[in-house]
Amino acid sequence: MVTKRPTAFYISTACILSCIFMLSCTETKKQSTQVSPPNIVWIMLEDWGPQLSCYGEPGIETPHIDQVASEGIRYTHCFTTAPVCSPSRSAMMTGFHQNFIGAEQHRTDEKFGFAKRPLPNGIRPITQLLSEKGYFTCLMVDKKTDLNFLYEGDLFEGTDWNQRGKDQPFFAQITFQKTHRPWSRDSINPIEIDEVRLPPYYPQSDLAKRDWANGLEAMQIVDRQVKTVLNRLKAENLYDNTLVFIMGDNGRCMPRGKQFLYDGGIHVPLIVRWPQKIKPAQVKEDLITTLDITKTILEVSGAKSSLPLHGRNLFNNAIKERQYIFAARDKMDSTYDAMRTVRSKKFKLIQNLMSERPYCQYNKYKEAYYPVLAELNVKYLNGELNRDQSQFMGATKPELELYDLTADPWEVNNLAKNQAYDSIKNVLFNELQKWRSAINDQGVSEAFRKGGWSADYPTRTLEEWETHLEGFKPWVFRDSNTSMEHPYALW
Ligand SMILES: [Ca+2]
Repeated sequence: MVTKRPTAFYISTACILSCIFMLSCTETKKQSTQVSPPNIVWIMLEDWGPQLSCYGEPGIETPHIDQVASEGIRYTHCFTTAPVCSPSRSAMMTGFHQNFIGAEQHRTDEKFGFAKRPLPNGIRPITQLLSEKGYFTCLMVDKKTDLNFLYEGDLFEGTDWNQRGKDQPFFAQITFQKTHRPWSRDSINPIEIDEVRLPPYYPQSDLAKRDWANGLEAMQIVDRQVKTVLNRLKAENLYDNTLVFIMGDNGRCMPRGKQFLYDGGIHVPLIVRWPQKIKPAQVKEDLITTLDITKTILEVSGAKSSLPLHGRNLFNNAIKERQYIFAARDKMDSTYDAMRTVRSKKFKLIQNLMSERPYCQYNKYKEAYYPVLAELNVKYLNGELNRDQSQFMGATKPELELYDLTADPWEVNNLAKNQAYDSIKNVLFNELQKWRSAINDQGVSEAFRKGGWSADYPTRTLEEWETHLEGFKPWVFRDSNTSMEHPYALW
């Protein structure tokens, strides 16, 4: 429902917002005339890392998102706070790390005491704060919010920005789901397997390349969906006063991606366009967390949180001073595990709080949807993986993993036991513990350590994995024009 507000409210809000913009934006045009509150469009690419043509990913063509990047800022080092939907989205929707607000466990599990809880300390979803500042808030295209906390009242006021009041600014949250598994093939612009580049920690097989290419094709479909939103903004004469964010909620849905703290799981694209405020064609290498998006939105709107937010304003110079970003992974469905990470531009330290469990312990969703996980298991059990590929298939994890991201961007050479890196490791470890304390990290209880689905490993015999892998093949290699039922569909 659209809430009617008195005209005087909008006038005063507009005046306040105008002042805030003038003060807070470092790239304000010198000759800027009167500024009205910008509309804000938040476009979420589900389960997608920076595999876009504007980030240099081979094979894929995403001209519409690339165009937005050419008209604004493309961030090369943006990271989520969690490598999976609900904790990441809960953090972004409030501006606080998910552990700080008790939203770190992905999916409730009443049996183990993981029910959704109210937000602490008077913290509220930012949509409600924006609404109180005069914004019309709407959830468009897809109903997915996937928040891991309880809240009072409505999260959004409507389902389309055309429901807003006259001259009312709007905040629209849009999720495009096609990059979530299962992936649709792109019959308009199919991608050949010899066009793609796989990370070296996957088997360099036709199946892995085809699966990767299918994901890129799904992203191409999403790129055309993004175009429809952009075209609507242009057609309705809204494009120039709309602050557009395009980002991912977590990394790609592949082994070592989603659910893990490697860059494959937490590195996401971030593209920002706001022609009244930011110069076009910028590429920024600052360390960014998705919490910065939340902070920026609240500062731009003039809305206030009950506590100081964990992010920084993207348009404030203080963003350049950040040395580290942090992320956490906790329960995934009923797969119990816990990891923490601190990442600088050059190094990453991962602390595995449940090192006794394998990376690839049972997870129903991944075994149903990840063909490459089946192939990794078959090849591992047959002794056919090289070192970089097989270490992810081990029965346990090291307690600490340290990577030199410049020399080793794929994070396959763990330096945690290399004494030459002790001082770096110690600095990062101390930073990580300081952060864990600041976010009230609950760590792992003894009940949690024993909880969830069975941690028996491997999760299937070689013969069972071989059969499972065979079942994937018709789906992975299906023609781009063929519709087919997914062999292991859960939804
Ligand atoms: Ca997601």
